[in-house]
Amino acid sequence: MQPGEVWQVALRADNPGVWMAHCHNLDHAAAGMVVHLTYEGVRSPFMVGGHTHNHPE
Ligand SMILES: [Cu+2]
Repeated sequence: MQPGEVWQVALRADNPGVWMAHCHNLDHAAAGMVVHLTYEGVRSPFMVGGHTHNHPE
C-alpha cells in the first residue's frame, strides 16, 4: 500500500473471537498498520487503560 491508499478486504469471518492483525514490520505496526477485529457478542475478559496498566501503543 502507498500512503493515503484505502483498500477493502473481504474475508470469511467464521472463527469468533477477538483478533488483532498487524504488519510484521513492527515499525509499521507501531505507526498504525494494525486492525482489531471483533465479532458481535464476543467480549474479552481483558481491560484497557486505568488501573490495569494495559495501554496500547
Ligand atoms: Cu507494513
